[in-house]
Amino acid sequence: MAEATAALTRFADQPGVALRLPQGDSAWVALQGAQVLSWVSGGQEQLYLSPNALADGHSPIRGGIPVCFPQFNQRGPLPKHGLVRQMAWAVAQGPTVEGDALSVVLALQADQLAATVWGQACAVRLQVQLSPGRLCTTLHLHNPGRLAWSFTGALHTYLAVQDATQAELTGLAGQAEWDAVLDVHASAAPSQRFGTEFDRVYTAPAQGLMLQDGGRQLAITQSATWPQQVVWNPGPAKCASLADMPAEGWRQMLCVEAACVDTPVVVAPGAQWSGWQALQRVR
Ligand code: TA6
Repeated sequence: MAEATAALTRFADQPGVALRLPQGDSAWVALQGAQVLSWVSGGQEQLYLSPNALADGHSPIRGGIPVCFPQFNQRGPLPKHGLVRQMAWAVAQGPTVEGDALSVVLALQADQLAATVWGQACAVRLQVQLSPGRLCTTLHLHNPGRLAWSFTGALHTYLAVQDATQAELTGLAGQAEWDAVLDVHASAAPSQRFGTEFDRVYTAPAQGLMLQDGGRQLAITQSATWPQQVVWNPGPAKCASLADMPAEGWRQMLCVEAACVDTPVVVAPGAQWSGWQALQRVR
């Protein structure tokens, strides 16, 4: 029987790690940002990566699963979505085979973040675990310093969709919703549909979400340690203003993010925190 493989390769001229299962599913993780840029399952790419994404080794990469940490969006003094998506991570562990799963861990050392404008001692690890039909990313944090610090953040997953105007997201019914475009608070509708700029923050439901996209169904779950979910699609007008997106790119993507937006998480000296998001192909 073929074996699970992992190799250091390049993609869009970026160094990274390729994971491949004997059954055919694969994933690709860039060292920049520990950003998963590809997840192929059932012979189909499941993540959106903009064809205009910058690949200069330091600008944010538009697509895949950016890790936003230690700040979500512009909710603080740091660059938008924090620092780590633009940093060079290293492979810390693996690839490791466990049952039918193949995983790799990428890391930033505590002194790397201490040397940034944030200035806090924080060791960061991202585990990417690939199993048949499933991709799970887990962010692990450790505070080895003497001072507590706090963070907001997200696993800012760009899902590939055939046509965003036909896609439907369910599972959020009745959850607290903040529409960041209109700055309106409401209770979420049973299903979310897309076509204009959509940027909303939800209280995460315990049972997770389901994305229906043509004949494909994707279950999206996350750990309770991420208290919120962000759903984002720029729509045509906003998309046209994004230099690293093609004009029609908004039709092919939908971000569903495991997030902590409103209340920063405090990590005490010596303490750890971890949070995951899992994507499971149902059909
Ligand atoms: O998570 C949604 C969001 O915060 C939107 O407001 C939008 O700006 C998006 O992230 C993308 O941010 P970026 O900095 O990657 O262009």
